[in-house]
Amino acid sequence: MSPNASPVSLTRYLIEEQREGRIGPNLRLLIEVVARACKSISIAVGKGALGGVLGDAGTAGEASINVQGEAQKKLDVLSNEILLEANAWGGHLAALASEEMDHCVVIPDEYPRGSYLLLFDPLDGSSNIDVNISVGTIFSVLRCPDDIATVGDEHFLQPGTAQVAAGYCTYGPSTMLVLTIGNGTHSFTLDREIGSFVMTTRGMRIPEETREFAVNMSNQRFWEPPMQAYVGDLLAGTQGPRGKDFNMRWVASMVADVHRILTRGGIFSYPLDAKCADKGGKLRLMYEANPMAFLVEQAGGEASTGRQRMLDVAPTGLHQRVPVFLGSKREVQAAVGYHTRHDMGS
Ligand code: P6P
Repeated sequence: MSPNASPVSLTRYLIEEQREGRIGPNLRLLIEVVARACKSISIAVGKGALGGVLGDAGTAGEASINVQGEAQKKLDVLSNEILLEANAWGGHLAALASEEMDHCVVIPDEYPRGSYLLLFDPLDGSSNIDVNISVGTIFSVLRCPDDIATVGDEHFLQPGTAQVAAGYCTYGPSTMLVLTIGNGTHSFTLDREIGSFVMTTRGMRIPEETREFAVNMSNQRFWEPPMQAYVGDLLAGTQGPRGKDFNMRWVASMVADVHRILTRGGIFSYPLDAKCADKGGKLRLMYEANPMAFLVEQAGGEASTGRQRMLDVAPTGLHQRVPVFLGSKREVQAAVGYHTRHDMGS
């Protein structure tokens, strides 16, 4: 049997990385547990209206509100539970944190405990679920600091550069897992007939230049001046200082927008706006911006708050929000340049 003839499964990829010394057995097995949970979420999402899991969570007339102040969808709650249950017995985690839970959950003493911290947004973009638009799971893995008696939220507050793995699973026309362990960004497609993720692209690369931007234009009047100027020049096209025409896409599902950018280039932005400035932004640093930034940088792109490399941000809170610019390197640098010149008073 020629090892190069058969498709590369996620399991084989992770074993190869372990053989090369780039990950240990516990991180390999943790990623496999998360991937299995994503397969279960994919099945639940794929049932749609037939699964009785669409619509808002909570009882009749009383919505279920998460720590973000957002109404939870039934699938938000279900996806969160799937990830919690999958990881309870995994034996690789010290604790985990979720967009859907106020504080981290420490693996109880009666369960096997490991040395990693897992953070996730169990079902990002879930407001799209009822209209059958792609949604996804985003996850990030950190090392648990040594020699601590009890894990708390504060032990998760590590910069994005401390991530040992990050990825997302997008539940679209196909279910795809996109993963980095710090040695490139790779995509795997779920083969439902055998129930395995099979490598689709080894080494995704984001084109350095782009003509496509992703932003929610309805917020334009709330943006800071540099963002107004930047997007205004994009819209000016060949008549403006950028000298080229741009196209726009906005799915309002970060996983779907970022997957498109990893696949064909582009810039994704959720900047500060007057509606969310008091919170620091809309998107969450620890389990949205940082894992996506790790994936994007490993694919040759850049990720910034507009004023700082995303992975260098020193976290101050588990559910901290940040402005996000990520994607094609030259375009992110252009957007950051508008902010730099504005802040320098030019
Ligand atoms: P808006 C989904 O709720 C999400 O967190 C991201 O997936 C997405 O990019 C963004 O919010 C969409 O925000 O304001 O356009 O609905």
